[in-house]
Amino acid sequence: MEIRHADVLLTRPGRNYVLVRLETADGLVGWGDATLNGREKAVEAALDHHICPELEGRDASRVEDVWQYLFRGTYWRGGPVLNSALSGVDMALWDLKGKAAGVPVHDLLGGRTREYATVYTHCGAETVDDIVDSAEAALDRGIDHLRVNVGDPSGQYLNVDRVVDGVSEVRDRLGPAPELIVDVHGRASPREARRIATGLEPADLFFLEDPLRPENKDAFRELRQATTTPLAMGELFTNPWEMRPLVEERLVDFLRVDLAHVGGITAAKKLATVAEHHYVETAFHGPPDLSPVGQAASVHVDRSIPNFGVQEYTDYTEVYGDAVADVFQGGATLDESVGGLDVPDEPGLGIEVDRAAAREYDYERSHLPTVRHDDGSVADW
Ligand code: CS2
Ligand code: MG
Repeated sequence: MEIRHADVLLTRPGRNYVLVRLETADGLVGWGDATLNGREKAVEAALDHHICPELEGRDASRVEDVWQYLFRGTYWRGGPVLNSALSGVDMALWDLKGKAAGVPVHDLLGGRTREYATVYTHCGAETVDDIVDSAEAALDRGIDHLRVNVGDPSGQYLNVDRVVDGVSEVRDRLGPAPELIVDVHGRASPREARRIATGLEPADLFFLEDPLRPENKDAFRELRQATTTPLAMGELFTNPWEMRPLVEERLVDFLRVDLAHVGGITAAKKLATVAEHHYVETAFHGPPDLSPVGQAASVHVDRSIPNFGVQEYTDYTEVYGDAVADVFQGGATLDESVGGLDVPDEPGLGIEVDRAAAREYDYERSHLPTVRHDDGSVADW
């Protein structure tokens, strides 16, 4: 299964996506997601200049070997740019492998362990009233895992009392049944993270996400000892080894890696296995900046692992309208009767990209807002 053409496609059906396309000598096409929010051109250049030319002529069936070659064999490894590029290539190789074998990717990963991947959706807003309205709409759609951020991340910068009081009120108003999630976006200091985590213990969170920045994982040890609130982390990991201390010491309950950054399906599957041995569950990152190809890849892994926790869910049509459906056909769909995502039982990832349609949506430079504290100093987005 020789790779004849390796290409990168940058498209913006509502937002920028970086897609890897691999075509074999016998005409099979595989797709992968290499989107790096706000730095798409850097990944495109890495693929165009360094990676795609070196894939041509390689055997597409040797997924692990290509992964090792791109991660270790080229000396520079990890990091957001190179690891997102590698992630896209890896997904495209699994897509090809499934298509060549005539089976869905989850079959190649060990087969179905569950009928669907339970999702959580975003219900964050500026006011508790709006959060409760949005939560009730989600519950009506069968989704009972809800991210209920108060203000954060796009409104007022982190305000500990507002988060604790607001989320506690959301819990009171929604009652004990729904699972609630809060994402701190790495904005808290250890002192503030302790106050949020302990202050929200009565609200019985499903997890508190990214309470601390990712650089110093030792800081999680202190937080872990201080609170019973479950913790989650991982969307910023761009090297699979980054999760080691968190999982080995059980400093988190949920591993939230992003398949388009951590190293694709190959890395995610291995990380899930290591996590399984430490009783850590998965909660793969699924924001709007992961393309529908990345979402489908995530659900294939979700469906094949025993320690799945929950899957973050983006409804692309709701966020971007019909543009996304112009470019992507197939992929994961929500079954509202169970609040879970599933992927079609088709060979490969079960999602196709219409190249002609994709080219109609031109790239535009955009990035996350740069946030500053009231005194003008730089803050974390
Ligand atoms: C967020 C993301 O979904 C999440 O958990 O943290 O929306 C994050 O802001 C973006 O993926 C950044 O690219
Ligand atoms: Mg997050």
